[in-house]
Amino acid sequence: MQVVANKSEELTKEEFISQVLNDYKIAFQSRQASLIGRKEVLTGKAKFGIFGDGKEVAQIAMAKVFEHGDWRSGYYRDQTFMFAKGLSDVQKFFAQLYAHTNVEKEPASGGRSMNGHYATRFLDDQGNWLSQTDKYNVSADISPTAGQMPRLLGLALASKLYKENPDLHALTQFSNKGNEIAFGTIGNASTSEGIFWEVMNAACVMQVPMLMSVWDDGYGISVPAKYQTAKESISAIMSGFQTNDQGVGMEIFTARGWNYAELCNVYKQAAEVCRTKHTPVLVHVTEVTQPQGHSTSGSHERYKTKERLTWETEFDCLVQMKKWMIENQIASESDIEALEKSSLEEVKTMQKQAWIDFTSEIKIDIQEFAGVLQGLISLQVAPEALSSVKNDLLQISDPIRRDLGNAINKSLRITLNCTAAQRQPLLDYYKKFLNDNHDRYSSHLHSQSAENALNAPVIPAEYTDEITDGYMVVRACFETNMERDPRIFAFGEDVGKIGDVNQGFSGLQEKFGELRVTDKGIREWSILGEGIGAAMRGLRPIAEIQYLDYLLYALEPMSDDLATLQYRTKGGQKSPVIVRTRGHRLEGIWHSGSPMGMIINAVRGMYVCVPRNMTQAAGMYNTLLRSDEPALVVECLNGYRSKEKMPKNIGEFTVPLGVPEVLRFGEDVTLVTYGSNCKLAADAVDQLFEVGIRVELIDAQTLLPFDIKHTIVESLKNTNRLVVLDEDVPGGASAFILQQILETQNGYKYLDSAPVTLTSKAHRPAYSSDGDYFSKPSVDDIFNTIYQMMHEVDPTRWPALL
Ligand SMILES: Cc1ncc(C[n+]2csc(CCOP(=O)(O)OP(=O)(O)O)c2C)c(N)n1
Ligand SMILES: [Mg+2]
Repeated sequence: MQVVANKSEELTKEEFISQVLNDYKIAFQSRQASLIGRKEVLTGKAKFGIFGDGKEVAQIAMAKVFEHGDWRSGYYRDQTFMFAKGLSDVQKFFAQLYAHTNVEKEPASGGRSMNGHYATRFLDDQGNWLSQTDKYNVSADISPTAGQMPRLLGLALASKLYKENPDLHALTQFSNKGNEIAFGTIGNASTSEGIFWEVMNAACVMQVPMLMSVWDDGYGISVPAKYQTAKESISAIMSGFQTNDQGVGMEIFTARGWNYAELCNVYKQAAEVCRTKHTPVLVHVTEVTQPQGHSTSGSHERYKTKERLTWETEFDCLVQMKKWMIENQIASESDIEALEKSSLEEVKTMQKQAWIDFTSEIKIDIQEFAGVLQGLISLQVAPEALSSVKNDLLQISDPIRRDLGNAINKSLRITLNCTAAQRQPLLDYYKKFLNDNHDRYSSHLHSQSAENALNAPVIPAEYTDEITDGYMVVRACFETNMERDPRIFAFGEDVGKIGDVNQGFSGLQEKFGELRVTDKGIREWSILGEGIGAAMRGLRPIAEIQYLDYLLYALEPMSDDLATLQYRTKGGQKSPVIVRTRGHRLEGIWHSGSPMGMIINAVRGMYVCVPRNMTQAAGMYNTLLRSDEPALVVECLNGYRSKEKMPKNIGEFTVPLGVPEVLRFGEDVTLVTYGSNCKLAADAVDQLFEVGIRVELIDAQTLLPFDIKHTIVESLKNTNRLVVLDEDVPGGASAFILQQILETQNGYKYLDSAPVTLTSKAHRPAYSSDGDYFSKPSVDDIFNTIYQMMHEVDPTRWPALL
């Protein structure tokens, strides 16, 4: 007999046999779910399918060592793992395939993510944390390959912090003193992504308990390993990471994807070393198959050779496991076949139930609307046309909500000439339809908990007479908050020893220790991921990206992962990371960028704060550190040495988000800007005042959210003229600001002059002060733009300047 799979001393032979049979049953059912799932797509009942066939047995082995409090950050092949841990089942699997919008039925995403995107819910219905230590935790999957890697690093880092920082030991709902492993899964081809390597290196540098599994099926869609991986083996080329005699590095294991016993043994060893030593571990699972090809989008016969296909059939993990069970007299062939038969019946029943549940909810809505139509028909309101809408709708065999939407809209058009009273039931139903579906498809872009940042109390700053450098203001804010809350920690390039390149954390590492104020390697993408993962585990990370220009490297995890998290789980998960960076005007092409349009369009779901000085920044941090939402704060690069008054209540006062501040009052023109431009705008406004032009200068303060109380339009009602001043390229953030003021706030109604955006040039800003003068809007440009506007209004009073 071969090595006995994971057979612990406590198990009797019967128990062991029953465990193996149960493992086989789960793997077999998972396979059947994949096979039926593909058919469901091909027959049109679902839109797209991607399945875990071929990867079942390895996931059974991984599941055995996954304990309460552990975390997974993985990808779309992991259904068997989810079934094995009881985190999903076949019915939920199909509910997601059909896009069932009910979170009771499809808890991972409420029908928002395509199938194979797994997640557990770790918030209650009010958006509050549930305990994590008594659960198996699955951070919500995303589709970009290797996009799970940065978050994984943060999940593993949290264990280190919980272990090594005794002040966190009381947080027992989040961690048992850091005893938890963060499990990662990834496909072989996705290890070609740079972020995979960045995270592997960082995990070894930091020595965090990360157990990384690579499911190696030799392909990434159609592209074989020889184009993906040097030497065609990820474990071979990662051997340089292997732990050295000082215990630094990672442990590397390999196991074959069809070999149940080998997999169980390897995972047992891997988890033990990872959990006890907090050493990262790689398990390279080789010889994995993909019986149905990549997804429902194509067939693998197009790119796999006959030999490969034959090999895949023979080394299918289920075929091999079955063979092993028979050889080792765990069960006879006929016993296994009987198990398969009954298991298949169970799968079919669950799949059918999922379909019934999915369709019946829609059918209830359709019946309800048919009732509304019938009511009108009986009142002789457009009886023929409405009857035809009703009958057509009822005849659709598997209707979706779009069919209902079409019918409602048709009915509204048919009844255009009816009385308002006659149409009211239709309008009422339409409103309900929109509301219900807003909840189904558009809720939870932001936290709906009591800790939503917009609920933070407004506490004004009270000032001392002390005048200080701007950086001392943010520094004092961080210090006070870190004293208050042991969960807060900050990290990034140069944040530790020197307290960031502009000294916002200077001396704070000495005070709070290296675990809370920490230097990181140059790796923006995974710095962001550290924040995302750690914040999911109840910590309060401040992830610093040194310069706004380099935020581009961190934009993928912000956009794909962080900003979508609440939305893609329909409020099931959250990650309140604060991303701190600094930008706008300074020097040169890569240290004076302000690509705010790109950023705000990429991170809907986060807040974006653009404070004009360090006091405003501190107030925003105070707001954010008391909320449960992710946010980006862009400090002004040129503000650290400007003099500011030190607030008395430095750790307490708050700046509310989405509330602009009027910096100068005036009746002629409304000038809206933010960030570093506020200072230039104020200079220009003072100069304009000297020629009799009174400008109302408004600092937007935050771009997301933007002026939630619509105060800017109130200014327009007085001035009737609008200039938007922005350091971004033409049509960048200024286009968004204009859309908000003109469209959302109906500002167009009050304009007597064409609105103007004054922006930087379309190119990146050139180096040095003259580069700035000619690339970005200057005080002269602001003066001239506003003067010209007033010249057009009254050329006698303001004769042509140019
Ligand atoms: C960043 C990104 N690029 C491309 C894709 C499209 N895509 C989806 S899966 C896949 C192949 C992944 O192969 P592998 O990592 O080996 O996983 P497997 O599907 O083989 O398990 C590709 C290219 C994507 N989802 N994300
Ligand atoms: Mg692959």
